[in-house]
Amino acid sequence: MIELKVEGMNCMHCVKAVTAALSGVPGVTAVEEVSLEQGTARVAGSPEPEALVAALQEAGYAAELRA
Ligand SMILES: [Cu+2]
Repeated sequence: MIELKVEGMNCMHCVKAVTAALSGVPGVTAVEEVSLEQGTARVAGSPEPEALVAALQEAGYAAELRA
């Protein structure tokens, strides 16, 4: 499980966009949670963590990995 901090989400459309972006990253088996309130996302599987950040940036959201 990998958790990310996602900046810039401000409505449910953003949550859907973030979910879609993360779903498309190779190695992601499930997007477990995207929290608008907390600005976080959690995915299952074994993707390259950097690929998650890159996919979110491409979708327009700044992201960083959370330890
Ligand atoms: Cu939005």
